[in-house]
Amino acid sequence: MPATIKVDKVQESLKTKLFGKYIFFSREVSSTNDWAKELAELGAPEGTVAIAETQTSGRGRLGRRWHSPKGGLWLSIILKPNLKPSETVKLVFLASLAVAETLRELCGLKAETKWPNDVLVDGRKVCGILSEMKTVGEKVDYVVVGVGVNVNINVEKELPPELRETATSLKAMLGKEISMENLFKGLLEKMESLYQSFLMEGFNPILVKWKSYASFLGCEVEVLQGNERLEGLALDVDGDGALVLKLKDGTVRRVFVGDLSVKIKRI
Ligand code: BT5
Repeated sequence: MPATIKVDKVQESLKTKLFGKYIFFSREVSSTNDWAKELAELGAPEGTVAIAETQTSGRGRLGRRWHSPKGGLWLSIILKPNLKPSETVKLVFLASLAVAETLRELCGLKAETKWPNDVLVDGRKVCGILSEMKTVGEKVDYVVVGVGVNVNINVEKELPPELRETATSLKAMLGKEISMENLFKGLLEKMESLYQSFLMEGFNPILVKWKSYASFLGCEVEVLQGNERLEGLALDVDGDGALVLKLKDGTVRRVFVGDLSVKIKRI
């Protein structure tokens, strides 16, 4: 059976200096994040990518399951930025911005960013990001940024019933399959260029662009944080990646983790 992602083809045409210089491909792994961590422990350099056709234990945040059938882009990239552990959240914004821009430029889709780690098309999740890191003392040793994009996936047949209302794929949105190689290449190039800009100019330009694709800002939203439920107006996302919420009683709260859903769209 031919592999669904022709990595050689991508590497030949890739216009990056660092990202994807080393690409490890497998038909099936437990999780590309775990694989990338193993590679990082073995000394793999910054920009090394682990990519798989399917994941048997794809993970979301808080140990949640990430469904990873064949036809998706499931990859993780090793980064070694000079950041404090609390700042690595910025790489999640960088990665979701890279996905949103790639989908806009390559597929012509109105992809949107959603706090804290999603990319949506037509209000449904097409991509999730999972960043994990290893620290040594107060310093970041490496960060693994995992990106999952539902590409050529039949949502009805290949994702579980409970996700049919909330998830989508590029194939479902475009009505046709798209080249995994083009998407993989486009995404690595976009991620590298945003990463370079992040290292040189800081987080603000990334955040400004990310916010320009975030349609939940200015909406009434609900944020679930474990057992706590917060409702309010999504005012902003600040330079620390925190969601700034104006609660019903008028107080303003910065929220660092949670799951956001939009209750009332702005008019
Ligand atoms: C995420 O977590 O969205 C992070 C997903 C990261 C996946 C990538 S794939 C490559 C790398 N290797 C890994 O093992 N992971 C990364 P979170 O925000 O916690 O969302 C998880 C929730 O999304 C689940 O509880 C489901 O409700 C939903 N979900 C699961 N699979 C999905 C899919 N394929 N498409 C859309 N939604 C999905």
